Amino acid sequence: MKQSNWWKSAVAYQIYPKSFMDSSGDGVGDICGITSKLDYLERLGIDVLWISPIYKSPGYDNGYDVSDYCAIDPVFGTMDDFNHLLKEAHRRKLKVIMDLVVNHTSDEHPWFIASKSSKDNEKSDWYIWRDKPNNWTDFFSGNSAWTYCAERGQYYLHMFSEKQPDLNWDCDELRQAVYDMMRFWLDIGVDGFRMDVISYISKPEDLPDGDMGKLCANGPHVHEYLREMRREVLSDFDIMTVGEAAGVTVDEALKYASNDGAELNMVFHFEINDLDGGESCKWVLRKTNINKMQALHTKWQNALHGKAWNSLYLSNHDQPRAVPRYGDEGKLRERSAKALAMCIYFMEGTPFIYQGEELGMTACDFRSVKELRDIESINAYNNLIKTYSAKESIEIISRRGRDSARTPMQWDNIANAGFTSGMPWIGINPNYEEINTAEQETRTDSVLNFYRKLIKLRKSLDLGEYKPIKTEHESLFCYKRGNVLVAANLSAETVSIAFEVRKALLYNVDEPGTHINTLQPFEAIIAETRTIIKGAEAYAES
Ligand code: ISL
Repeated sequence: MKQSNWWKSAVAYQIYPKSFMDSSGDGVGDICGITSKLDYLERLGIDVLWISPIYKSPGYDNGYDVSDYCAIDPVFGTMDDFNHLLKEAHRRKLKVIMDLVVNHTSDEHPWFIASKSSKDNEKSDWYIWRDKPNNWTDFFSGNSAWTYCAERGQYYLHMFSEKQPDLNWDCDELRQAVYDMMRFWLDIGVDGFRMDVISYISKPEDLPDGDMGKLCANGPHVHEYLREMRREVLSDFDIMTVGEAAGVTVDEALKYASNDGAELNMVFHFEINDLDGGESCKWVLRKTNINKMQALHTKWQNALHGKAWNSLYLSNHDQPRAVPRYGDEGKLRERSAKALAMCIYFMEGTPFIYQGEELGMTACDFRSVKELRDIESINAYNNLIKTYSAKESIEIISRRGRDSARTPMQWDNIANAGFTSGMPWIGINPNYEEINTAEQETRTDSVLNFYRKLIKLRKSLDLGEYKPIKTEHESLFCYKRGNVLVAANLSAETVSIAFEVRKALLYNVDEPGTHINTLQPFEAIIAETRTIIKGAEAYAES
């Protein structure tokens, strides 16, 4: 089918369904809850919803452990609910992309139940079995990535938890079964997939000892398999695909997301996340250096321009929220939330907004391990308390762990933030009384109304090539897109930077005059400029 590349001009929004909107009162967000908020999403101006997994799952990793790829988990509703959501979304010209979790399944998936039953059943080769484990440790516990199965008398590999056995992509029938399942959803009418850890699906031959993440990222056959997937399924549909791609470098991204359309449309890379975290030092509190962050963006913008397509994101359900991570959680919370969006979403690529980001939601300060829900965070806590006090450990988890970004959407200042009439599955951030959509609807200067403006502006502009502006101030994020300048001060100090404003397009403090000499803390401006940055001592056009 002819590919129209509609996703190049789209803005996407990620829904973490457990925490978006609960319609049934059981404390867990659901499909009908999403449908009830479609008008809100339409007004935000987005084009695509990416919905994190809603398939049948025992829920050990909140749906990233699928036990039936072609069924909806009852906690989220029914297939009828899903079809209704799709119809209502499409009626509003909103596309819907699903999460495709095919590096692994749940250990309760019938494929695994069959595979583990013996060494010679017809699915025996669908997972990765060995008589003797290698030295790999899994991402979630730090213990062996192999679990012994007495029934089969062998060990199976799990890069994530032992409840998530890895599929064997070298098995032809397995790949065909995955393609059939993808076709099932595309025939129903979904508009594409976000592919979970797709960069890990091809494991190195003979599984040598070493660093599992490094060894499995961009494995020997990953491009061959994705090309096959394109030929077998994707090429029949005019859809959007984005691969979650830990360990992907720009050189690799040029293959995954090449403009030749042979594999995926774009990837989520991890290099920005790794600046203050990464697999090896995730539980350390560090601040991201803004210059380094922009330098990485520049590397990706330049390398992919004209050759491949980029995705742009500030946060997601696995990462700390953007405001506490890069901005200001105090009195400049709103201003910093706006500045961050201005920096990131005007580069080249498809923006992905994570639910709640459009309100400037913050981290949640959990008080005890009992409040945690995430398998990774609970394991990490149990390790951290060997070194730190309980108070310090929970503080680290609140800042770095995944639960903090998974607290429910804050719709209102009524009980449970208007998210549920029941008992929420995870605590609501107590700041919902101040930060919520209902309040932000009433103010023209709210983050929510700013996001609406920003999305509209972004779509109205025909932006030129990205050109970084070199600065010496470590917290300035500056670039041009043709004659449009984006200049942001991502720090709590006033910094001097001088430029001429020909036409101000978007700003988060006061309407700028014709000449700028300083940017206040977290001030950002998007403006047409004829000449660039004059008279600033520390800055020169690159
Ligand atoms: O959150 C992380 C651990 O600190 C990431 O490394 C994460 O595991 C990685 O981004 C892969 O994420 C995806 O697959 C996981 C799932 O838990 C995540 O929610 C999902 O986004 C396993 O399916």
